[in-house]
Amino acid sequence: MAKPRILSGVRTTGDPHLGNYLGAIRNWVPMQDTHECFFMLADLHAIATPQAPAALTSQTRETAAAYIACGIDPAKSVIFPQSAVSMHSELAWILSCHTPLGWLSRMTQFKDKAGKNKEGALLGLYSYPVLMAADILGYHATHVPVGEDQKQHLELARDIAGAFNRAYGEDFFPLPEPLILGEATRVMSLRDGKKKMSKSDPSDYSRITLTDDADTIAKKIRKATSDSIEGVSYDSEQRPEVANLITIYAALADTSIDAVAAQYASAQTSRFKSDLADLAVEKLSPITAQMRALMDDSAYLDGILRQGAEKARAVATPIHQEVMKRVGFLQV
Ligand code: AQP
Repeated sequence: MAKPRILSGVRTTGDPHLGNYLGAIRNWVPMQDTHECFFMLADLHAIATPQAPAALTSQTRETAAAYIACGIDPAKSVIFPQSAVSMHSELAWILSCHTPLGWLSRMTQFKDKAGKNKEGALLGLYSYPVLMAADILGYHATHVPVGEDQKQHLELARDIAGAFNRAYGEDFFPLPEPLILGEATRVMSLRDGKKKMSKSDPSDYSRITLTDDADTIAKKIRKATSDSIEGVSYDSEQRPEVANLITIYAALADTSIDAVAAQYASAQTSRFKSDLADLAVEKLSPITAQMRALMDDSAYLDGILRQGAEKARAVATPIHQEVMKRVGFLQV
């Protein structure tokens, strides 16, 4: 029987961080044996917020290096830059012609990302969930491993698939299911436990990136916001920052939040932070080292991405052609 197909990706907007790792990339690794995997470098999504051209290029290689260093095996999975497969943009246009504006205006992430400057925000930032639907549907992916923050966009992708299927009378697109895995489905900022850890946060101290060295990781954890309540306990309402650190610890140690809270119940926050820093360095250093080595060999990385793009096109092109036929575009 054919393996279920998954597609996922990370926007190439900067250094991938602990949230991307624990909420997404790490969970992809075991799926490589059970699923047919497509992992894109989401560079089309990246430009929904302005990117300097040279930075975009190096961030794309860096994200590819992060995938591989975290355990994505190019021999098992298809790794490719999204922009290298033209289906993504072309199908996004077709799908946008089947997506009522009202559906998009419900998306909370646009509200978060545009902030107070809605009038100045770019159309691409508003419409990117439609591009995301094209990414998934264009491969007939049935499952999408994502962090909690993407659940609403997955529901939209299902709605768009349904609208297309209704318009053309058949179940052409499978309705994709989100796979929200692991203890750390939403890693929060180290500065503010109510905000998610994000590449675009202006404070470097809000996140741990996969390129941070051991000293930087330790410093960021030591300086992470906490509170003056005694002991370590998990309370996401009253102690969001400490709860976030417990979640990170549990995910890195492959244990449960309850087990970590019990282990450190009577410990001082400083000791807990120091142990967390040691654990983070132990788990992340090998990834950082391999990323550096891969980044030093851009010819190797580009070769993998070229092959990945070819494999991705081979799957996406026939689906795209079938869409064009169904819509009624004259085939010339
Ligand atoms: N803080 C997070 N906790 C858990 N999962 C997260 N993801 C992102 N942030 C967290 C998951 O990582 C995958 C790739 O996300 P992305 O980088 O493509 O987009 P994003 O969610 O917009 O991430 P950022 O860091 O906030 O990017 P910027 O700042 O560039 O907008 C997704 O599966 C996501 O759920």
